[in-house]
Amino acid sequence: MSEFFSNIGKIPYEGKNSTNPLAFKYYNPDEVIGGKTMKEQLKFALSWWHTMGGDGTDMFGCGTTDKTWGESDPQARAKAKVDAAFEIMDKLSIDYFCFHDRDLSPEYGSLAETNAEFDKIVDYIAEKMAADPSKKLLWGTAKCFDHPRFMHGAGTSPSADVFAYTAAQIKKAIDATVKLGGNGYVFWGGREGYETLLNTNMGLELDNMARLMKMAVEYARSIGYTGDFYIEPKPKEPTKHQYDFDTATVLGFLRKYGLDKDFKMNIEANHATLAQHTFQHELRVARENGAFGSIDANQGDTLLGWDTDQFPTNVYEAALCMYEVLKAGGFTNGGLNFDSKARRGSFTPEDIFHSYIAGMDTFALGLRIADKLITDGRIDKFVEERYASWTTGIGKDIIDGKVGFAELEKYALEKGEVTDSLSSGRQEMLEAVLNNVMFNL
Ligand code: XUL
Ligand code: CO
Repeated sequence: MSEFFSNIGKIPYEGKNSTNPLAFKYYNPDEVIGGKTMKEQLKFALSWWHTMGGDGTDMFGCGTTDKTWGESDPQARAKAKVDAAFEIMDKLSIDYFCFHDRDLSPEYGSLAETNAEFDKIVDYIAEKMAADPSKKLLWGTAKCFDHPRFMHGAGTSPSADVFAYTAAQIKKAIDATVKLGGNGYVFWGGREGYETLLNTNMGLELDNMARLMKMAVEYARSIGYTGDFYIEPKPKEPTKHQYDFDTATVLGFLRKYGLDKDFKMNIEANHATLAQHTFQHELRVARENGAFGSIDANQGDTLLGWDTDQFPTNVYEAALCMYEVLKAGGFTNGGLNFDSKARRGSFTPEDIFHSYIAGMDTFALGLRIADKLITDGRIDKFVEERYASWTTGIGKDIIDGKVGFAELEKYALEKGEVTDSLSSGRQEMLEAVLNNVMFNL
């Protein structure tokens, strides 16, 4: 097997004073931060679609980089992609990967033929994983949004035949996920949404989406899958109104259909900002609802209104993200998948490495800062004190369920004006504390 990146060796950790662009400055896989090694805390994953398949094609132009891996035949290319992916993961010390079924192996003439070729690639990956057990599958998913058959949706298609095809495709993707030892299966509602209500039966579409998810859970559990299912919220793109708008919307859906025991969230940074939320907001909503699962790490551009999927380099955002992750107790089945692509102009093979190094170092810094923020304690202490009125007196009585409206009316009438019970929110002081911790590494 040939080496694809013969001019690039294993990326070393050289520390923050290194000027070597092909070295980590902050990601030191075996260093312990917050009680675990950085590689255990961060659980970085390579996204097969962007890294192995994304050639820079956009709505205005063709690809700028070659992702054929030296093969014109689709079967040979699918295999070469596996070899190249394992080489990239090895050189970057990335332990996990994530896939859509069709990123691993494309569609052929019939579903049966497609499945047979897919099985061969999954078997080949299983062989590579057996040879190097440090490489693991973070999650799998099915690409039920690319082919024209999904033009009106997959699980929410008006066509029952398309629903059946979708179920068959997801069954196979779950088989592959289980075979490769994955502990996550993602539903991102590619075209599960609508353009106009003039042609849409929203109630039936949502019921059907839930039916599909229930069948997926039943099937996966029947073959011994014990991992998590994730929904990846996104408000728009490709449809005008995606059903899985944001975490709060998804939680309502999961609870309505009794799916909340099996599903958690896969939060993507750029999807959060498209929904006009911060990344941290989405993570907090998930955490507070016991639904924090996994992360698609990337970033958007505030001046562009679409899903640019840039490699994350915003340390501030990464720190607040890792603060939520640490507060959630760290990743269990989830991890940090780089659902990110190098810019179209970053087209050389080295740019794959520069992009991942930038993203990994950003989250390594984020982890270091978040851990310091927690041990520093100023922010947590401030928040605790801000809510001190709930630990004694009337606050405690409310929490303990000892009082109702009548008692509270009596209390308020006796107490009179309550403005004096308020203290400053100190936002600017706290923002300065965060800066102080960030730049005192
Ligand atoms: C699309 C997106 C997907 C999912 C997996 O915006 O994020 O790549 O992560 O289907
Ligand atoms: Co994503």
